[in-house]
Amino acid sequence: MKIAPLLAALALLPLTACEQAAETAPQTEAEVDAAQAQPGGGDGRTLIFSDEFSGDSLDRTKWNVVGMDFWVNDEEQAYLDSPDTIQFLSEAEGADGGVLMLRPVYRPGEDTREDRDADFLSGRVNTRGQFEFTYGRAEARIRMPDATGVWPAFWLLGNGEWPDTGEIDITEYIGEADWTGTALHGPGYAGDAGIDDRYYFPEGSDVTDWHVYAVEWEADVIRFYIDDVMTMRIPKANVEFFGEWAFDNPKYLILNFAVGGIFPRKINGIEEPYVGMPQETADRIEAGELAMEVDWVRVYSAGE
Ligand SMILES: [Ca+2]
Repeated sequence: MKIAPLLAALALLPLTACEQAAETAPQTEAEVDAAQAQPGGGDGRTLIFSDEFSGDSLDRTKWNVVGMDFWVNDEEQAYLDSPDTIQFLSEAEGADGGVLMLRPVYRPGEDTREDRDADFLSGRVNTRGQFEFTYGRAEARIRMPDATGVWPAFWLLGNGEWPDTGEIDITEYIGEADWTGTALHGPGYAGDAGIDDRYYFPEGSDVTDWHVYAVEWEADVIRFYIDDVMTMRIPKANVEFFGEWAFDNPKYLILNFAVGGIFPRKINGIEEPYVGMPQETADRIEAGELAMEVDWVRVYSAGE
């Protein structure tokens, strides 16, 4: 996510630490399956976090929900903790059991921030203060919609000043269905100066198919994968060419579905009727057609 520096401080304010005590949930069958399906096969890794989204509501011992005060990047939505924006399906084609759906909805007049007055509400969840980790593999199985100017993402963020505590964008998508982006942000390489790359899907595939988006985060290198194909590899020494390595501290998970904003606009040049988003996409949001579906999220410890 390309967070505008001026807004970054504001962005961090509403994310107060969750007061809810994190309890160790009993392992579901799916979680046990996930634990046994370790990547790399028996290299000493353990599953340290997972959500298979097999229930009918968000597990609040794992996830916080971002609310309406939050605003960054000139995005065109307000976030709301609501069953309309954070939904669950007990089954979906191609998914392993239930899925989480983050869904933008058209609700003009409901935004309580007058300086934004967004026409859309959407969902953003994170594990800040509930699950944070340093080094390891984070992965999620995701399907995204083909619609110009949407901006869903799966990413990691340090729990401190941005960009000093680092950001790892495992996947972010701005509505051109044949590619998704990955990025690192930190001091000296933030926002537009981030270290980023695009991955173009092979012929016959695009972002609307289920894909596993993953990062392998180690003490001296970060590698990104889509469906086990390495899409970007950044050694620590390369990062330090731009600025301080901001990846030795804990980071938390974020899943969100933004609409419009500065990154889509940078790619598609659209200013009206929404920043970075055309009326056609607004119409499809109003029709209830667009969602980011997440089959599961899993995090494994670093290998031995
Ligand atoms: Ca699932």
